[in-house]
Amino acid sequence: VPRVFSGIQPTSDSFHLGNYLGALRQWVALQDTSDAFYCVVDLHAITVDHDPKVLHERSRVSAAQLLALGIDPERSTLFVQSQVPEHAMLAWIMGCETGFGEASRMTQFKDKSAKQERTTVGLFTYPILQVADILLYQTERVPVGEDQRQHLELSRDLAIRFNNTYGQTFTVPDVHIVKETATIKDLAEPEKKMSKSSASPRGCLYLLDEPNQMRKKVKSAVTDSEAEVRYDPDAKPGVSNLMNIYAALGNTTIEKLEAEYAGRGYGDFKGDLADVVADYLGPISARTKEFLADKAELDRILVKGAEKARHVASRTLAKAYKKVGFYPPA
Ligand code: AQP
Repeated sequence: VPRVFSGIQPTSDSFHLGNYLGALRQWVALQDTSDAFYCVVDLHAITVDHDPKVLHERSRVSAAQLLALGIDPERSTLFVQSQVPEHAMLAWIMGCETGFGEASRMTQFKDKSAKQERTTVGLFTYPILQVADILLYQTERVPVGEDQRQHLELSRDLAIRFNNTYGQTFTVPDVHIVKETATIKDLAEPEKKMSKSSASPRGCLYLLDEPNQMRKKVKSAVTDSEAEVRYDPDAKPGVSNLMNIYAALGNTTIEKLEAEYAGRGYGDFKGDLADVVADYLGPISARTKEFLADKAELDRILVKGAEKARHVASRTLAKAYKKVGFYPPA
């Protein structure tokens, strides 16, 4: 069975619909057909300003949300990155294989550093840590959203380069992106991707929002001055984004939606979508709370996951150490 790895940052109190449709839904589905490793990447989270207490709590809430969404710790390996020190250790080696110019071309760094008052070296080397995350597990497929494509290319390039220089060490990973939901757009500014740093409080739909809040966000989503439910991402980004969300959560297709809402305007369409979204995502909050209710049990699941992860990660790291001429990890 193929090895799958992916990670998500514990940088907000709730994941959002972009995280879910772009990545997390595939995480859940891929459990059936692969040996999956899923990680709450708290090392990545400190590349921007953070509050230690908040970070710790968010890591736990993130893990609880993943369990609530259907990640099954019996079938998959679910863990928190800081409990597996091999990630930082391999990142050092991979950083020494990366060209400064190569790292400087990463567009996410340019976007994120422009939003920060203070830009850290950690934010700059973030993609290299991500390379280490992926390569440690001899990963074949990485389910992510479109915004991660460039980082995945870097992972492939570095795996190939390392293997060519030192001999076969790492599996070269393939990106796994679902085209229809590769980039969910901001509800208030549909030219931009949905993100927790949205300028508008109504732009980002969180999985733990109250159902009524979800409905309000959908109903107030920016569309256009026509009144036609038609799929055209360039000319009608707002409506097309809502149609993608509807098709994904409502188990329908773009064609069926166009037929169903022909001549009916946006009011009906948004009203129905608001219900689809609230019905689909509504139960996640309660399930998340159930997993959070027993902190000790949740932390036990994560320690067990970290042990399973270390078992694989330490073998890959030992291989890489030997190849570059280090003493073995003692
Ligand atoms: N809008 C999106 N559409 C599709 N997929 C998305 N992802 C994020 N936003 C979208 C995917 O979610 C996974 C986890 O992402 P992350 O941990 O890197 O979170 P993030 O990118 O920090 O989330 P934001 O909200 O986008 O943060 P800011 O506001 O800081 O930029 C990844 O697989 C990602 O592709």
